[in-house]
Amino acid sequence: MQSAFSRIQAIIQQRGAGFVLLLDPDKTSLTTLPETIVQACDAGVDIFFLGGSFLFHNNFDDFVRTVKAAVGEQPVILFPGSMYQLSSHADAVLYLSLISSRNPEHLIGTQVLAAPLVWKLGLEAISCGYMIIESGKLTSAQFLSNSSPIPRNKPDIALAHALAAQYLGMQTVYLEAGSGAELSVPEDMIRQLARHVEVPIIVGGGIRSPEQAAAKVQAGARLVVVGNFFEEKANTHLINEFASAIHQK
Ligand code: 1GP
Repeated sequence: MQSAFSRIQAIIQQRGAGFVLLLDPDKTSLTTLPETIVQACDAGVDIFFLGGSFLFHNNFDDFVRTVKAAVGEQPVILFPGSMYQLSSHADAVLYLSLISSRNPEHLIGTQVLAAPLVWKLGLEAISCGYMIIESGKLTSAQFLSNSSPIPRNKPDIALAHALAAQYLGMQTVYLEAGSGAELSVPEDMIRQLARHVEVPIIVGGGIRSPEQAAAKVQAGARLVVVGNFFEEKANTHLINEFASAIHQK
């Protein structure tokens, strides 16, 4: 069986970039979830990321199982806000290290605590150098990680972090403006990374239109993540426009 990471690479190869729908367990009803997933798959979503800051409502395992049962061939990847968001029903976990922080807990501490669980669950781990980028107002990611974001007008700082991640052997880097961010990651920063970094660049946070999504891909993003915008039922009819904007091959 092909690894989830190879499937992601194949999607990038075939379509130029992948469209990732982020589903937050706290903001999704389990009853309507299968219908949402089927609609998203039909409209061109390539990959599902599952995770959020908290777990107030749903049982995480039930949530992941429901998603996995409803998807077609799309990889289901955990994007955990904490080590409580792990489940054997997913295809893989994005094994994040918050490289833009200098907080040992988020750089390696939580990863060490989570490692035996990931091993026991038999989950594929896709390593990811995660960077929080300044995006206007304070975001949950910034607040909860208690870390300073990379200034949005300093692409060189982001590049140095991304290169370090690549040299350390990480499989992906993630430029994160934060969920619901006022400003998305600047294209200049993505372009600077895309020129010099070989691993796939994931971009997310505050993307609210197909035009914005297309601009991220043109700048060099290989996975574009959208969450908040599609939590609004009235926006779901735009999923296929986002898909066409992102699939530039
Ligand atoms: C957040 O990058 C993701 O972790 C997606 O952000 O919810 O703003 O689309 P949005």
